[in-house]
Amino acid sequence: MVPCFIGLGSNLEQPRQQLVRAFSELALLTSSKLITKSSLYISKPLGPQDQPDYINAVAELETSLPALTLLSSMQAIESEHQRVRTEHWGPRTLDLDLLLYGQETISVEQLKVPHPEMVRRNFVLYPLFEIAPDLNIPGLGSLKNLLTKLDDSDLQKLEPDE
Ligand code: ROI
Repeated sequence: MVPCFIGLGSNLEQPRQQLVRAFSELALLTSSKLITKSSLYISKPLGPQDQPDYINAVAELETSLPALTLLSSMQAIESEHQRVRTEHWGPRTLDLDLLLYGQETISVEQLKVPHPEMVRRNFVLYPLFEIAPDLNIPGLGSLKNLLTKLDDSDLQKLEPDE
């Protein structure tokens, strides 16, 4: 089994519900086990500002699926959430990003792992740190060190009953 980390994001159609549902769909993936879910975080949109705030989170999954099979299962979950790809960096009902696949570096047309944008995104690194504080990102060093370069203003952790 390979430990994997998946980033979740939504800013349309009841984003919290989208993420709660996505967690349970990830838990049902074949040959995989959902290990941990981070808290949900409210974050200001990166990119165009004329869109709603996002809810973001990170999940840890153990899987024996190959990375590209996992990716297509994740895309199937996105489609079930009626994700429509509209404008670049526009709003979305559910975005699932494969952040890390074990300690592997993958660079094929469909998939880059570690996710190339993750180190610049506080809405990815803070929830990741919450569930895996001792993680190393292949080629990029310790998560702890990467976090010192990103502030958490404009990021708000939601308590479970909020
Ligand atoms: N901004 C935030 N805060 N969270 C996201 O998940 C997110 N996803 C995106 C873009 C449009 C880049 N902005 C985002 O794809």
